[in-house]
Amino acid sequence: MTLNPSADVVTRELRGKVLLVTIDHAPVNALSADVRRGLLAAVEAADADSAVQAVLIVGAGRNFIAGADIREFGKPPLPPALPDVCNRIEACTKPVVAAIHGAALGGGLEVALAAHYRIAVEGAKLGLPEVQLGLLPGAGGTQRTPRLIGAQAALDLILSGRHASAKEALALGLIDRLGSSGDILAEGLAYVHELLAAHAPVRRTRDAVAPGDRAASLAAVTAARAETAKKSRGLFSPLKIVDAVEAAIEQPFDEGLRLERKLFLECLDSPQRAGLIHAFFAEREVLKAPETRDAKPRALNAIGVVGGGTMGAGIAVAVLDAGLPVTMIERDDASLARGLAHIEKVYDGLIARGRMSAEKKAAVMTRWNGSTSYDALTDADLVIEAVFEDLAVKQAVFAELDRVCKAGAVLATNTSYLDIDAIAASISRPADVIGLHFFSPANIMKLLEVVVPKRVSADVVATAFELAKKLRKTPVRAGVCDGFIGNRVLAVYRAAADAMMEDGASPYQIDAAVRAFGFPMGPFQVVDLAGGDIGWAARKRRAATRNPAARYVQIADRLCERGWFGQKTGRGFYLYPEGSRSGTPDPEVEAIIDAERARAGITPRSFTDDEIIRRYMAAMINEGANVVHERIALRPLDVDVTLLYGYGFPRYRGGPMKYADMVGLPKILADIREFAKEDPLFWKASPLLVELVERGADFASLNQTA
Ligand code: 3H9
Repeated sequence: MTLNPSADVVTRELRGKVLLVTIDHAPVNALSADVRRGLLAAVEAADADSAVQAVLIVGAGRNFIAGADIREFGKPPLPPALPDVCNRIEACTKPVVAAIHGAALGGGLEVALAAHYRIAVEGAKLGLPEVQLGLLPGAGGTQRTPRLIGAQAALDLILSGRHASAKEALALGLIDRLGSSGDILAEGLAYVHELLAAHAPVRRTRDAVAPGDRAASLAAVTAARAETAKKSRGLFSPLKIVDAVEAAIEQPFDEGLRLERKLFLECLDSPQRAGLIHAFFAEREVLKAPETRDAKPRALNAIGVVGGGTMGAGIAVAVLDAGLPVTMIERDDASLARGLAHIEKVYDGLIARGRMSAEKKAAVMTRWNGSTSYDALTDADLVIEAVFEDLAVKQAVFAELDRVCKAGAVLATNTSYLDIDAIAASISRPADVIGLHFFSPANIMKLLEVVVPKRVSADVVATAFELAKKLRKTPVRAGVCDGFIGNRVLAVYRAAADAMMEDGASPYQIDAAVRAFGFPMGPFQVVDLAGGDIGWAARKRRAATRNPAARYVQIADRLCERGWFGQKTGRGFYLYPEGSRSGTPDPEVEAIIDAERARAGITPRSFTDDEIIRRYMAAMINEGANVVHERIALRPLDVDVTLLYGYGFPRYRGGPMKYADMVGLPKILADIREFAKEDPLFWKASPLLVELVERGADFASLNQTA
């Protein structure tokens, strides 16, 4: 008998003595206002109905409940509040059982913790990932979890945001029962009947006595506070989490809940929450390029990689790690052996750190094949070219691919700035040619720019997105231009940093300011890590086409002329004594910078850290706007994801375009116009930025239009 056929997202059905409450709110049963209302009504109904002896809560579809509805955050709150719903579930006078399959995350787990008994089946993921969204569990999670599993385990779960399996959840004491079959409804009903038969009482987590003694719990809090202060650089919510868990030990339940609510609301109001939730949705939106909606991917069973250098080998490892076979092509046996050695070095490193067994490596390597003949690629579904960055060299590779590859094979280039249209035009099948720009180290970095040339067919683009999914990369669709999205924007903010250095800021001050903003490294540390010679070669290549009127800072060239290429040569912008990886400032570099300033006729001035960031960010945002304006990026959020995943932009700031919206576009434009007084050529406001400011709009308004 269905009791409320009209309510759609939460249904109630009396199964004998059990009120079965099903949350059916696709895609992930998030706790929207309707769901919260439905849950509340269900508990009220259960208490009021003498025919009901117990309540079973389940989720329809693939999950129990994925958590609060993240889309509601930042909007006016809608009643009932989730903590009230959880408290009402817990107060129910009849036993309430949560039966968990799929995700029980955040508010979803909090609903389960408010129930009196919990069962989960294999494949369930239980966790409190709020910290990843700049939040803390705000519906009793910080109070109920420590009471159930102890402070130490609760802190670990909440501060990491990780997901626990059903088996681990059982071991922790987060659930009471592990179902033996995958049929969550049958398992849940059987468990409720068993509880009823045993006259199991209502058992409220708020009354649970935490395992372990109080002193040990407080020691765990103290240790977590010290560790968190050290590790969670710049993040707001982790220390609040520690405070809330401490209250769970030291204060009565209701007091603890009150503190949790207060801290949750502080987190909710923080710009970090806005940045992190933007990042959450943006990384899902980038998957929705037009071609992924309109076309079906081609087969991806066998992959070829041309080139066994650092990049080619990294790509090969990424493909092997995805469980796919790789055929690597090199020009001669020695180069092929080097390519193989590069790959083995990665796996041997894992073995040395105990993260892979020799048997596993051997199994992976059976999928690797090498050849010096392109003919080995006749069966490949997709080939990625990763040879030297030179158009003629790449075109020669593509001529070979055109000759040997089967019809329908996708032919991809890993170029980071060359004209892919020109590569495509040089062969007989331009519709099969696409750019796949991996970032180094390619087996680790998450970003994959999918560069879409003019003549490529939609299913090839869809195939590139499918490959990204298999490789667990985050794909961003980019158009063809020098540097695509990421490196094009990078070139501009690097130039802004160079100009500040020549005008008077030291590279060490700039790096420190950029780190304090939240990047893991400053721009000059990045140069030293990547190798100064790489940028130097690119600058030399571009010298002929550079606008002679544009400012060109030569300091990096002076260092390269001395062979100071960064970490690998022991010095660059920093000194790296005896192979050290963290550099120390170098007075000789400062002297070179002084000499360059004098040569350029510049009287150095001082910069505040705030001005450094304003200039650095204005340059990044302005070029990001240009990239969107020229349709190189589909939307501002594509620029955000590129910088987040490829360039170390702090996730809690959401990406440069989100950051610009939060600062306010009029302020960014005013900065650019101010800076333009010194260098109008460099600081040319993007037409898109100007237009948005005139319309009173922001970048977010363009994020819906892919
Ligand atoms: C919280 O609970 C706070 C409380 O403590 C306190 C409150 C007072 N809301 O990832 P997918 C959408 S904070 C709204 O591709 P999968 C997602 O955007 C929350 N929407 O699927 C996507 O939409 P679209 C704590 C959500 O199978 C679609 O669902 N919980 C939410 O790969 C499919 O998502 C979390 O942080 C949401 N909560 O992975 C869990 N979640 O189709 C966040 C997802 O339009 N969610 N969507 O692009 C996840 O980790 C994954 O989505 C999950 C499924 C593992 C559940």
